[in-house]
Amino acid sequence: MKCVLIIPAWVPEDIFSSKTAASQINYWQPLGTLYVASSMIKAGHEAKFLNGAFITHDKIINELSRFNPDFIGIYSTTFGWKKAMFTATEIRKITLPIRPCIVVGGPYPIAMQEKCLEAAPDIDAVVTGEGESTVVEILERLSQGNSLEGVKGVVFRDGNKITKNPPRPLISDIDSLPFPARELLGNANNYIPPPATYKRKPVAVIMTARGCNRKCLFCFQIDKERKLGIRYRSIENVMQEIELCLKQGYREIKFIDDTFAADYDRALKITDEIRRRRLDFTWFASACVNQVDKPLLKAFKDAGCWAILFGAESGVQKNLNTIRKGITLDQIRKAVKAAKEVGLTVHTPFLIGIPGQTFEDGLKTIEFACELNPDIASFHALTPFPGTELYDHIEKYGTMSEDLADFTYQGAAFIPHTMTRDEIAKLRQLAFKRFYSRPRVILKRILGLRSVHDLKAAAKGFRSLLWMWLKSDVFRNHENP
Ligand code: B12
Repeated sequence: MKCVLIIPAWVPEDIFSSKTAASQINYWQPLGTLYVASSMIKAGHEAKFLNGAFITHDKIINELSRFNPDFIGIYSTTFGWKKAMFTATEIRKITLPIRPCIVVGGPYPIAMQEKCLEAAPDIDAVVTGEGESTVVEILERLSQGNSLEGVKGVVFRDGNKITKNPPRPLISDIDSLPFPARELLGNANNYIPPPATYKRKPVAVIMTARGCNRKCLFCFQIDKERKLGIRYRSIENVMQEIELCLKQGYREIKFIDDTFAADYDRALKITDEIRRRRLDFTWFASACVNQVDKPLLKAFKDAGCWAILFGAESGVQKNLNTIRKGITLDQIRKAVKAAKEVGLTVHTPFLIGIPGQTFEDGLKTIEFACELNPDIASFHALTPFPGTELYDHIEKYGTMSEDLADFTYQGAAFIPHTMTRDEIAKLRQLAFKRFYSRPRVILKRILGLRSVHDLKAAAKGFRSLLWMWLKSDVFRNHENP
């Protein structure tokens, strides 16, 4: 069958203030959608990928008119849902020789399921979990002219009614999946992380394991109950994918495992194998502070890792407990210190707007960030994504925006009972100003300039910082009145 996978058109200003977008915009590869694509191709279908991060809506529509697909798959986050519905409606306006089957997938449809079909009459079905096997089975049914009755992991429009099939079990043997179809990405250099967070390009994204065994209040996981915990790929399978990426010209890899060091020995073996095979690439990963120590971080460094992200989230233990992070302030201090001592660049995201967090707690978090003194600190606004504990019990924690476009960590989606929206915006701006205006940070940044890329990244960072000083509402202007 002729298939097209689409990420609806969006621009940085849809998410970030135009004042800071340049230093914040992130274009990691959409791995999940590329996994679905490679399974379709392996099953013998023709697949195209249209990424609305880089092409306009009109271009997407023109491509579809030209290609006349049998199947159109649309990816959606919560932020992207309105765009996904709009794209489906626009597709129905095109005169095509055959009426394509439109299916949605991704974090929002997985959480909302039949509600997506109730809200969007132009969409035929929802994939309610991992898409690889489900989409292939859908295409099989469509090619035989059969209904989607009984296809696990699907909610579909069945005449005037909506039928919900049983969920599809999560894929236990990830090694069995074909590697993501990165060949569909076009110019790999488009897919770059925020300026200060990569060393070489092009950057590939790899996931060496799926799932997480932690239960953070705000985190969206396909395996909502964490029944399967972490499903690890074999180290041999991971190495083969790394080698393929290097052959394809990638020079840096972002490992997007939720916790790269969940299995300490495995993480160590991965670093050993990278060194034994003399694989020349730089990489960065995320890890949980109570799963790493200095020897492991040293092994990361010696195997080409240049940066590590630790989800610090707050400088107040009470807040950490509320979000069920399962870590302590001292564990954060210890991990950041060890990573810096072995020469890794440290990135610590913090959350503003945690339930129970007060303005004073927010100020303590800013001081904690300065005390830790990581290389990069980001201060996101807590966002209650559908399918999370926070979303399911929202009234217990605070109030939530009805505008799905607000679900972007930028502060408009959620207000805890203990804070105001203004206080969240004020704290985030104060945090960036306080953290990045410290003379030793500015000096270190200037002395650390090694390339034109570094210079450009620093310039974008300084420009954002300047706006933080010049304007009093950088994080306030983006919200709906
Ligand atoms: C890579 C990534 C990105 C990339 C690419 C995303 C994209 N597709 O355009 C970039 C950097 C651009 C990005 C941007 C954003 N992201 Co993002 N991103 C991720 C990340 C880290 C990995 C996604 C991934 O590949 N996962 C691994 C694969 C295996 O899982 P998967 O993607 O869910 O894919 C499976 C299924 O969803 C399904 N599937 C996937 N695609 C498709 C397509 C079809 C047609 C079908 C049928 C099925 C299907 O099958 C896949 C394989 O089993 C996730 C976190 C995570 N761990 O998932 C956050 C995540 C998806 N992002 C998130 C958010 C909030 C955003 C932003 C709003 C953040 C911001 N402030 O900028 C923007 C919104 C962009 C947009 N257009 O909607 C949230 C979404 C939560 C929600 N419910 O909305 C997540 C879950 C992180 C979190 N905090 O919880 N993101």
